[in-house]
Amino acid sequence: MSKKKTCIGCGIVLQDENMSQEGYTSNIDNDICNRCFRMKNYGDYQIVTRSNEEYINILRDVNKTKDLVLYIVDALNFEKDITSIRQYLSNRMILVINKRDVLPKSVKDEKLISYFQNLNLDFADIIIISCHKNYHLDELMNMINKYKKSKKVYVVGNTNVGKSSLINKLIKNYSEKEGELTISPMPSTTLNKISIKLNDDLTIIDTPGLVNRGNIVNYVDSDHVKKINPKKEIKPKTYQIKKNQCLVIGDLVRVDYVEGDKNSFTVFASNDLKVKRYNSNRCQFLKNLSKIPYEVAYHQDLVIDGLGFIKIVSKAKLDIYVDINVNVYTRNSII
Ligand SMILES: Nc1nc2c(ncn2[C@@H]2O[C@H](COP(=O)(O)OP(=O)(O)OP(=O)(O)O)[C@@H](O)[C@H]2O)c(=O)[nH]1
Ligand SMILES: [Mg+2]
Repeated sequence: MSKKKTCIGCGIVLQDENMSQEGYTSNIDNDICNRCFRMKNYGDYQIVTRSNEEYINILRDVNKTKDLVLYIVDALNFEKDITSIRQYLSNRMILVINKRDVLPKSVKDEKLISYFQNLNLDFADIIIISCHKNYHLDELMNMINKYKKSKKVYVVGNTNVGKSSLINKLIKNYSEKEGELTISPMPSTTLNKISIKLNDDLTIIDTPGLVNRGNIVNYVDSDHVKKINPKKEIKPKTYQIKKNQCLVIGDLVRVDYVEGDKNSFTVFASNDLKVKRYNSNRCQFLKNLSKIPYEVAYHQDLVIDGLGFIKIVSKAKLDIYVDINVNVYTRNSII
């Protein structure tokens, strides 16, 4: 039986029978599905929901190989527990921290790298890159050649971290071809494994992203998703803040300062999200959302998964108002 034809953008099997099903194309001779065509040409995004089971099966297959894995994370929004990928994969891995360009230049690479090194992660190496700025891609390529054990290298990570963007850049920079993988600010753009032969010695394999259910992008509309995804360097916003004041970020999150001395909060989130300070007692914004009490220690970040983080200088008791499904947690400050 001949192998079914798949979309060059997202990897889904192409079909010309049912418009409402994945993989639809009006002409089966096309190389691309309608969904990818619309995303690429009109920026018209269709949200697809994916179960992590399918993704985990892909990881299990990768685990059966000895191939090198690039584990991609987003510099602004890396996951709480980076080691959790190890429950599925025992392959040799390089940790690739992408989207360096969105973090302010004042944040030094060495600081970020040492933050990850101190977590004692079991990675062969760690590198910070930016696909958009072509930053450290030659260095990454050298690392791939140094650590790969076979001709195949897998690219894995959560949705939206820039796996397909990275592969497109590698194709552009290191082969005669142009990258045709579909990229978008929406989660679950890539739907299946896609193999791309860069040269006789190296085939890179894109994978769908693991959906992080705690990420705020799952609970907002597409206009908000675009706003939340920073397009350029973040300008951190610092507020001197006293007890009984609050910060409202976009129309998505509210942070009330309930208990503590005079403090300083610095918001690291997309410049498109407005931040405002109010008196808590007189502010009614977002009070309809669920309230979660938090305590932060000296020099910690309060992370709002998918949105960014707030660096808090002194210890504080806070009330956070946000969609109940969004993961909020504290960590030692990365800045
Ligand atoms: N600022 C910035 N944005 C980036 C960078 N790399 C990727 N992006 C953006 O991140 C978003 C997601 O990129 P994709 O390449 O589709 O991410 P993915 O990991 O393949 O996502 P899935 O296929 O859904 O798992 C897009 O809006 C990209 O433009 C980068 O280096 N800097
Ligand atoms: Mg992708």
